[in-house]
Amino acid sequence: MNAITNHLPTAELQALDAAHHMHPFTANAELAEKGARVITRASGITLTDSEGNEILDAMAGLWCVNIGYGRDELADVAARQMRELPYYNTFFMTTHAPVIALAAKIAELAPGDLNHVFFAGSGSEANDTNIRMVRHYWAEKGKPTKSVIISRNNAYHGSSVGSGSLGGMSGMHAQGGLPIPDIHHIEQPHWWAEGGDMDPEEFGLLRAQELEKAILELGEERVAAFIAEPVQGAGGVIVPPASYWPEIQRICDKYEILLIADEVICGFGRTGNWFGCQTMGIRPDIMTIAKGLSSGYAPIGGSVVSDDVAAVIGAGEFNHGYTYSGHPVAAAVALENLRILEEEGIVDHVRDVAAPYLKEKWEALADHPLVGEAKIVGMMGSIALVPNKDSRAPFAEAGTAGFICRERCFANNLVMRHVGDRMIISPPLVITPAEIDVLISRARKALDECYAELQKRDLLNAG
Ligand code: PXG
Repeated sequence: MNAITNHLPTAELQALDAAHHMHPFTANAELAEKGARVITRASGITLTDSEGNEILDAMAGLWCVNIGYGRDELADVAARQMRELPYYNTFFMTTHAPVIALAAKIAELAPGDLNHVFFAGSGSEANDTNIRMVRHYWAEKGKPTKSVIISRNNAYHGSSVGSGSLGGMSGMHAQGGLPIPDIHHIEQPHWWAEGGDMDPEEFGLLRAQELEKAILELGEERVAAFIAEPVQGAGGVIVPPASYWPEIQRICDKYEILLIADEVICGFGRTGNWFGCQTMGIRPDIMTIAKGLSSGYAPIGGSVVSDDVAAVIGAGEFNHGYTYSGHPVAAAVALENLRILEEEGIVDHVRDVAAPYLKEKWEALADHPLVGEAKIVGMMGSIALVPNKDSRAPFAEAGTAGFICRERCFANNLVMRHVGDRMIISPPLVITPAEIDVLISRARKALDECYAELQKRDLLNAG
């Protein structure tokens, strides 16, 4: 397929982009020198750029395009909804059909008694809702001192002041006065990087028990909730040892701490079940959702809460909401996305076809001289790049190998992200075995080229 022609030449687009558009999480001055890659269209799992390159998107955009690109049904539903009712709010004793249908569908899909949805425009907004909601929940129950939310270092929960505080990204906390008060961070269950000589399961247990330690140190009467991603995504696809989550659940139950599962990445099929908490065997009181809820076709997120939380919050007025909470167009698009996920059996496809095939091919990458470990859950995988396969020691110059590898992926028409020296994937759930073969062969080529470059630059040294 050729590049579409109804836009300005690439260089002009890049110049205008550099002049006026501030990119998220980007050193904009540096990008302005290089010029951003202009993505013009996409179909299935393939992006096309303004130069006509066809790139396999192994990140599903930003972990969100679960059903793949180019589904006309979602465009049709959006157009129809815009004509019928483009906007109305649900603040003042009004409601509308798309939000009703979507809330009911989410309640049907969600496990246990997670039967109620508070909508937001994004995952960040939903986590901000969660902060206010869990604190208000305890206040309503006569325990206003329970306001501390425990989270983890290297977690990602969003970029707003509240959600960025919940997250444990040191680079984010260093800018703009984060974190807000009463957010407490414990260590993450990242055995590869932090497990030392310990057995992974023993380490997982130890890291889970940090939650109990924190509760006892802070005082049970001060702790409102624990929030975590079932599998950390932006932190580098960190798959916790099997011992981790059962112990976390035990501790939350013992101290009656609300458990918030941030399902923004794990939700809607990514781990091989509808929700990551099902894969990990946990029973959250609240789930944060976004991304795969609409497969990224419209901005929408929300908090899915239990009967108990909804009853306590609903007993009085919760002074909270967003203009776009339950936006009718976004809700209609999300509903159509869920219809496709369900009717086309996409979660089954992940569990029975795509994930087992990808797992086999992905784990085989561990035989590459640059790869220390390859981990995968469902359709989210990571590999650790190492200077020397005999140990887990990191590179002396952290992040360079990952950066080079990502560049080599792009040069080979593959989008694979790096987090430091971890390479990560999260492809559309509809990916076929034949497409997985292409993904893996491009990844191998990129790894080979990265290895050669590291050798040439004498960078294969442990730190
Ligand atoms: N929770 C989790 C677990 C996420 O991954 C959010 C909340 C925030 O959602 P919104 O819709 O406000 O972005 C996210 C978002 C990356 C990257 O570089 C990851 C996210 C967003 C942007 C970049 O991996 N995840």
